[in-house]
Amino acid sequence: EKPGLELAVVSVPSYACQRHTPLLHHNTTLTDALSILAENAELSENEGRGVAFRRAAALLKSLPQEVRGAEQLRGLPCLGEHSLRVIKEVLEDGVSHEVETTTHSEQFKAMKALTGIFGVGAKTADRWFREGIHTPSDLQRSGHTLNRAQQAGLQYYDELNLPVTKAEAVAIGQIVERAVHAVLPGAEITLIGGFRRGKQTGHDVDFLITHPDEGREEGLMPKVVSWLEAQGFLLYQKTTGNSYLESKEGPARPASNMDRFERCFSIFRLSTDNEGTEIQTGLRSRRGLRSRRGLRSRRGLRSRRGMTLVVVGDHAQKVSWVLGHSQCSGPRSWRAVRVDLVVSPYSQFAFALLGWTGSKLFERELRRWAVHEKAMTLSSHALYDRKRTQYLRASSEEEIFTHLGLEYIPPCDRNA
Ligand code: TTP
Ligand code: MN
Ligand code: MN
Ligand code: MN
Repeated sequence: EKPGLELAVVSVPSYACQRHTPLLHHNTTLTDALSILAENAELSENEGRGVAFRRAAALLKSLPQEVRGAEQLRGLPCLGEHSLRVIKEVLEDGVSHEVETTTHSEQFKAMKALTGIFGVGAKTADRWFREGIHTPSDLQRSGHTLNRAQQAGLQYYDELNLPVTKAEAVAIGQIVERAVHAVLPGAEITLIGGFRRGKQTGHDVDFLITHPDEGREEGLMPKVVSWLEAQGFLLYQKTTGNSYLESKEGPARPASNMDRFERCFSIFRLSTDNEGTEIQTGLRSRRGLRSRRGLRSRRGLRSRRGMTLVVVGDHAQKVSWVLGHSQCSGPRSWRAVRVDLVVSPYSQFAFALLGWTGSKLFERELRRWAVHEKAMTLSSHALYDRKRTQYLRASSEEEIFTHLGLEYIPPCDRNA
């Protein structure tokens, strides 16, 4: 009589890379609970525990229907004792005591707030927490010496914690394309990360850049960055050169999840005028005033000091609110957006694409599958077959899945 009892007899494969995991699924109450515990474990630098909760959540995300009772979980992989206990509690009581305690704990709240600062990891946040620093404001007041990334992270804290919309990602993509084509015509730019998996929002925007003539992409990033900087598009950037060839990472050694491509972690200055999300909450600087006037006359809007001219949609409202209330903002017609740029040689493109599309758990599961089930080493650069002692080439993601003996999983189903 209970609907969905057949779940128990359906066999579900145990690696997330063997399953289709769509963005929208049927068990969000359960996966939200498990994700909190995963996050807490990661913030406490208990990686193993974090992965266990993430795997359990990913399993639930891949199920074709809602789980209504614990008996439906019989025979399913990836559900450890702890995760099962939490799931049963949520199914029976609607909430889990451990999850509630975690979300309300001072330490969890502080660690989330502090690691929410760009450039701050769990180790640093924990050190600060133990010194009594619980919020970005506490940190600001503390007088701690911050590196360049952390300074930018603090300066743009509120904005960088607003989700980036697909429309904003597309707008950033157009800027990146102009920059790349200005310095290397024929280069190809691909939107990667969460947006490639079909997410409608993200914490940043990720792009992969390559060129069909191998070698032409070498040293591309500094040129792109110079162009962007000259045009005033960058609020922060840190570029790292390609270190793949010099790396001591032999093929037989398990690849780390950090790759060695030329890359740039940046913060873009995205104009909010282009998209109907025009924002104005106050006029202070002359420069701002002048540019606002130009804008207004262009659009035939009446000038009025301190008034929001055009705010379209819920997201624009939020952006407007944050910009209007951040301590250091004068009049603003732009917002800060985190952007990651990666450059890959053409022959490694398929591996880079697969490695940078995510999700993080999906990537982890691919590498685990490769090592444990196929005696292969997968990285964002290459796939190495340890039995045949050779690299396996691929020019598409499909070929990599084939090499790995896996059914092809499209990006929209990699939301593990
Ligand atoms: P993220 O941008 O961190 O995550 P995301 O795009 O999936 O989610 P969000 O929408 O919140 O931004 O990372 C994107 C992918 O890039 C992820 O699969 C991991 C991969 N990656 C690397 O391979 N190497 C790296 O050094 C980093 C930072 C990410
Ligand atoms: Mn989840
Ligand atoms: Mn991303
Ligand atoms: Mn990213």
